[in-house]
Amino acid sequence: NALLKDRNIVVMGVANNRSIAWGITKSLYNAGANLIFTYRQERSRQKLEKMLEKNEIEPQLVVSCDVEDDDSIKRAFQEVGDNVGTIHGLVHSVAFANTDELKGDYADTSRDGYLLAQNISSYSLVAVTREVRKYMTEGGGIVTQTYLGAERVVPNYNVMGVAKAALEASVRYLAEDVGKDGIRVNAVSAGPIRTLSAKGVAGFNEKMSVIEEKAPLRRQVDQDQVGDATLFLLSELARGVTGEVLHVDSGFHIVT
Ligand code: 0WD
Repeated sequence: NALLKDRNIVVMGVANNRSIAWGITKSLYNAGANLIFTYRQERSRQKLEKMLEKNEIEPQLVVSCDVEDDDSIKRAFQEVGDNVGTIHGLVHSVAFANTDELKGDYADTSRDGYLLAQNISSYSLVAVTREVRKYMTEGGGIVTQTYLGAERVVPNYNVMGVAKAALEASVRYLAEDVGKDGIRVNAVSAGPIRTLSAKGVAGFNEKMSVIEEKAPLRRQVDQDQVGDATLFLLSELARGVTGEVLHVDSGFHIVT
């Protein structure tokens, strides 16, 4: 398929080859996109560059961006804009919370921990949208990654569930803001996938096995499935879709 041929798409959040953003990268690349990557840690950049080489993916650009820092975001998108001109899409696949707050009682969440999770996992989409829209002069799509813990109480997900709830509400408000410029904003709500971040959530293995037992499709979700759903949302096939949360969870969210 060539659904994203000649489209310049920014991918944020590849940490290693298990990252959801890496599954997304493969889907977008196979659809003909020109890919730009942002990374936070130097270690992630090195891994990313090795992975790209191994998979014979030629990136358009790789830039540093720490979403905790407005100046870093501004600089990153300015650099992208200067290099590629128009941006047609953005993938936001970034989240963080202290692991000691991803277990036990939600009521024990510290003020700092609460604000940190909101800052990196939710506000970052607002800040990034503000910067990237300046370069999305031909319209396009923005897709973020969320989880069922935003809608329901999922044991141990705690402060991150509340951050994801804010993220999903942000998707709707942002969709309204940028809709007049032909930009769509959507989220993919993936089932549990074993990644670096997932390791931080207590009882994660159990969450994965429940999908195999109870979800309508009775099988795990993987990065490639999320990648293809994200591709759909970024492509013209989804031109009538905005402000939406698309579940890629083997249907788990519809059962009790
Ligand atoms: O089961 C799962 N794994 C699910 C994950 C189910 C449903 C949703 N998600 C979401 C996560 O909440 C997150 O939003 O998908 C997104 C990606 O998560 P992932 O692929 O599970 O996580 P991981 O591979 O650990 O990547 C997270 C990345 C970080 O890697 P490095 O090592 O470079 O920090 O989040 C990014 C970063 O790339 N990140 C940041 N990026 C910029 N600035 C920051 C930051 N301050 N903090 C974290």
